[in-house]
Amino acid sequence: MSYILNHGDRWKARIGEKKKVSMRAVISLFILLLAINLCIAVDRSKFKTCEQAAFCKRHRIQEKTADYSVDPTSVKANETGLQATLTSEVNNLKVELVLLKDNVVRILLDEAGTPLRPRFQPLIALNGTPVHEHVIAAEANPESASFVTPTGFKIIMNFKPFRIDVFNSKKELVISVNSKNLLKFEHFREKGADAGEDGFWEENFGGHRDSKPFGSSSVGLDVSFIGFKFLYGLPEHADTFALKSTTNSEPYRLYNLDVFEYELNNGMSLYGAVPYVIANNPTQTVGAFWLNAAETWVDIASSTADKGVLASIVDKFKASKDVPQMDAHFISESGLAELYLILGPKPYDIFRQYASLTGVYPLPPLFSVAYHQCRWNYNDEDDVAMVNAGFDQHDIPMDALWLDIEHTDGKKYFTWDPVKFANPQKMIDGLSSKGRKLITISDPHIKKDDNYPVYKEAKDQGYYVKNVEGNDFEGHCWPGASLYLDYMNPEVRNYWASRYHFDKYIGTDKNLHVWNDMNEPSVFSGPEVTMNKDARHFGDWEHRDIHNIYGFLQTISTHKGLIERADKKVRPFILTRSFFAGSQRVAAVWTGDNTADWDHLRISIPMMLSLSVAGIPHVGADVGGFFKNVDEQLLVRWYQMGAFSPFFRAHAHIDCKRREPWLFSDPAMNAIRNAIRTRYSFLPYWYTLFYEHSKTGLPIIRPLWSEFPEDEQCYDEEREFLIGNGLLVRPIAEPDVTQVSLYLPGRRQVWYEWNNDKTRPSPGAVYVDATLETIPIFQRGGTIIPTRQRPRRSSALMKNDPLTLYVAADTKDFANGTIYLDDGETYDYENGQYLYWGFTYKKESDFVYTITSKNLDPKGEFDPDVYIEKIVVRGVRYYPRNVHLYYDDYNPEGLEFEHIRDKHLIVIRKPGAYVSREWRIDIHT
Ligand code: MIG
Repeated sequence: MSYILNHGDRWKARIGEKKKVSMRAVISLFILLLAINLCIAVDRSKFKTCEQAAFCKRHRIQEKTADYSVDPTSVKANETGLQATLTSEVNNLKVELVLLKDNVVRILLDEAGTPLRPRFQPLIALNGTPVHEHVIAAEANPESASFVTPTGFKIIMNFKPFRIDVFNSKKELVISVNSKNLLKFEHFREKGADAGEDGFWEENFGGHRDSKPFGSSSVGLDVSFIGFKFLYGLPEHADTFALKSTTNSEPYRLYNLDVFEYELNNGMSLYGAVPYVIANNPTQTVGAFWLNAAETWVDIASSTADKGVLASIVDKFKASKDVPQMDAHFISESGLAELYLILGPKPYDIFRQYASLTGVYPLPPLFSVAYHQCRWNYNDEDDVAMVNAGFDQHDIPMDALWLDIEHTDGKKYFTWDPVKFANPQKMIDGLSSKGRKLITISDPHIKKDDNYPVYKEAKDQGYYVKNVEGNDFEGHCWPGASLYLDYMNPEVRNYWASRYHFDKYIGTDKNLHVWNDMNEPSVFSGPEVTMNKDARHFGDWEHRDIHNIYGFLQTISTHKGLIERADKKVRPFILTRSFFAGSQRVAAVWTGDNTADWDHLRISIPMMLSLSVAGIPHVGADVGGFFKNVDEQLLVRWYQMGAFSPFFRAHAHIDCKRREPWLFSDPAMNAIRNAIRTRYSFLPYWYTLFYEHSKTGLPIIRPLWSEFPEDEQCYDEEREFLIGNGLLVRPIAEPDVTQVSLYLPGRRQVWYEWNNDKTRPSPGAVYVDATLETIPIFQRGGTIIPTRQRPRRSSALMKNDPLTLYVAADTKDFANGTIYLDDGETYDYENGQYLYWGFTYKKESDFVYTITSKNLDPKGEFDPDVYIEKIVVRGVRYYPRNVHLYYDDYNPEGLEFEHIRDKHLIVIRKPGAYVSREWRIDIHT
């Protein structure tokens, strides 16, 4: 029998430590160490299964479905969609279908008539009100009503039973809603009028009672994707990228929780939730976004369509009977049944469509894309100074140093430990002088202490979440007895925002950015380590209604504060643990408390990809692994993974040995330095991708299928991924590897090994070197990638460094790429202080190949002193005789170049071409 510590015990252990070192604390600490070193495992009994959540159980095993049908006389068509009433033996519902701009259809179901209570709609997830679109060819007959979208999709609402079918422009059935007739909608009712089933009016779990004063109001709906074998999305789970059938296991759960020592390969809840699934096949990519902030379970099933109710319609449109099908069954504890069908048809389309619905990640400050150094905790100002200097002594770039909860005065956020951090401003200056930032943590639990102004003010203003009796909700967290700010209240959000103002958060300036942790919220003393569901929020909502947006609301408020404090001049950076759909508008996300083992390293790829395709692009996992001590080899490999993760931060648990890179052997430190320098060399490319994401919604890192949707080989690929469209990386996540095989996707596609310029055709597997210093990276033929090759202490110091362009020819001797540059820090880019330029390489004739630079956005006026110091052309199959640079007003001069024949390379040295001027380079053969 192993005794596993939970948060509560850890909390008690820490409190004990502070006061008197009691025997109990000593034992607890001992057990904690044991738990960390020997038996890392989540305590599953702390968390519900579907069976233990009464509503989930009822939806999953419906003894009898409600058989909703549309009342034909109720159907109303309007310019942008349809409305109707659904009837059943159980209750009546109203349904609304609305066509939205850019091929999105919204389906909204609510109780008909006048319900006893309103249902919560988490509109905060949406980036403003979606714009409606006019439908084409609305039709109705006794069996169905339908309309067509401007791109030729036909949406049919079938009356009996109620079902919505979506046909693409090739008249193939691609989505069918309620095809399994699982629609279930528990209406509000008077207590007593209906005794209800088990757990309807009250529920107990783990010694906690959920009083359910309004009874159950759960909703559930199924969506079938016809012609698909693969679904993705639904973060956050420590599981495979391609969603698995849950027919013989627990459904995927979305209920933001602080899960201590989470395990891999299951659908248990983690810290964040995006109820969005994507289906992809070679010709069609679609998505379904379930807008609901309550506890949600999602069952996934895989089948062939010929066995279901859809057989006849599928038959009509598909040649084969064995049409694959994937089903998603969404089950939520309360709220509306609100579903957005994102119709594609291609991956780039759904990324754009979903981003226009929930927003993009705005352009982040450049430093946040560079390397971050964190641990729980850097002890004091001397320690910070030492680490700051250590990176310089060892020639390792670093952009941000982080302070965890121990920096505060007794876990009172916005304060400093008076002894250890007596001069915060001086400490920040020490970092700023090297272009570095400080990031401090602020959590949503507020220490119950009348001498803590934040506690006192918020108490006096009534800013806390209330318990079911109407008193301030009190829970245990790091500071001991704690209260939780009610971010549902806009006034509370303003209050929290104001705490970041320089006159309130003493000792800080614009070079301090923020980390919001524990915002699920984590409540050590609460059910499943979170807040009781019957707790009450502003607007008369129960916690159960809004649970999954609690953390999102906190980060919205933090974001507001960081913008306000610097007069809207400096771009903020916020890292959050909890998130919901739309969180990308304000924050980056990391995958929480992982463990220093190879499996956790490996799982970080599918976890990052799931977040990325679900609209949250700035993501990463703790480099090194949070729990347990890390060995050298694993640490090196983790840095290599981090160097290609959108968010790149080393972190460690307080009980772990120190792990700054120079504490390891020379070979390990060198490999770590190389990994970090590699990241810095690609910063111009990363930053350009972040800019492009903010315009197009395209993820920064991408699954192979998003660039090669027709290549079915790569549908379940999760050991390798793409950075933008141009780099493929296969980080090593296995011990003792010196070589590795990997898959190169695409037809008539060429790839170049980054490290040795070898040309590799695709599709197919290749075998490459992967010794400890090596990260297998490939450049895709057809792309041009901007880099900076001069190592510096921080990204800020690279601002005016020259660029090296890597041109990779495709099979037609063509390539292009882009670069975005600005000051990396302010909002001046909104007033034209940026540049966005494109480079093109092409074969003009048998005698001339050109590389040109063109301004892609004339509104950009940024004109830095940045020039191109080197151009490497990969895939050269001709003999260059001379190379010339032309400006409009410039006499061409021959450029120095080298032709490395056996590598098919040309290296053009010192072309001296400015990045903000139009030029052309001719290569004569
Ligand atoms: O319950 O602030 O995930 O990164 O170091 C632990 C201390 C609280 C959890 C975060 C982790 C952080 C730690 N926090």
